Amino acid sequence: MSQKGFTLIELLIVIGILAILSTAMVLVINPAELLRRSRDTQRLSDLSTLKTAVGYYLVNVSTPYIGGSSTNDTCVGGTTPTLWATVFGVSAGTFTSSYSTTSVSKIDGSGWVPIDFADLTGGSPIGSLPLDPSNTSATSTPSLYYTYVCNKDNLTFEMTANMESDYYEKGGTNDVESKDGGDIDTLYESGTELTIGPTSTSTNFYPGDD
Ligand SMILES: [Ca+2]
Ligand SMILES: [Ca+2]
Repeated sequence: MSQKGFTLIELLIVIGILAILSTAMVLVINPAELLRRSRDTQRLSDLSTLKTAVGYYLVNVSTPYIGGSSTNDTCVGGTTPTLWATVFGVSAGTFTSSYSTTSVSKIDGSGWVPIDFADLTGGSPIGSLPLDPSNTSATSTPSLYYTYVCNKDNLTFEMTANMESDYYEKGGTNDVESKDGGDIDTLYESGTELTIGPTSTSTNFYPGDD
């Protein structure tokens, strides 16, 4: 007797195999993790670009101001140590928190990296300040934003970004958070002095982060 099509058992086996394969594909590819990783890569690239730009400013301007358009008093060692952020509402212990909706990306000293890059003779190396790809609110979980602080005496600076992928987070395959030489092992720190900013992730500074 000749059979046409599949028997029920055959169909069930095929469906079962397909189910296993599709689960395996999701486990291997994990689209959500890939998106997180791609945003983290952007964060690393953004802070690298900014670090280079600030370094360029420091060596090419005779009187550098790294804490606003004409002051260094908003750096640690000055009268009003300030922490600039790309979102509203970040508070960080002894630092005054600064955020401007209207000028957060500006390169004239009013942005979250408070340096007047337009002061450079050859023009600014960057057109605008990058923001975190997610730039979520200061109290959301995870909190995803950038911060900047400076040191008046050394003319040094530090920026932070929060990694969200398993790959780049603390303990991950390419852990950049705990191996950057800074003093917070759950944040990526970049700059020329990595111990200027808050030393813990408490008091609303990346609360409960990992
Ligand atoms: Ca993290
Ligand atoms: Ca770190």
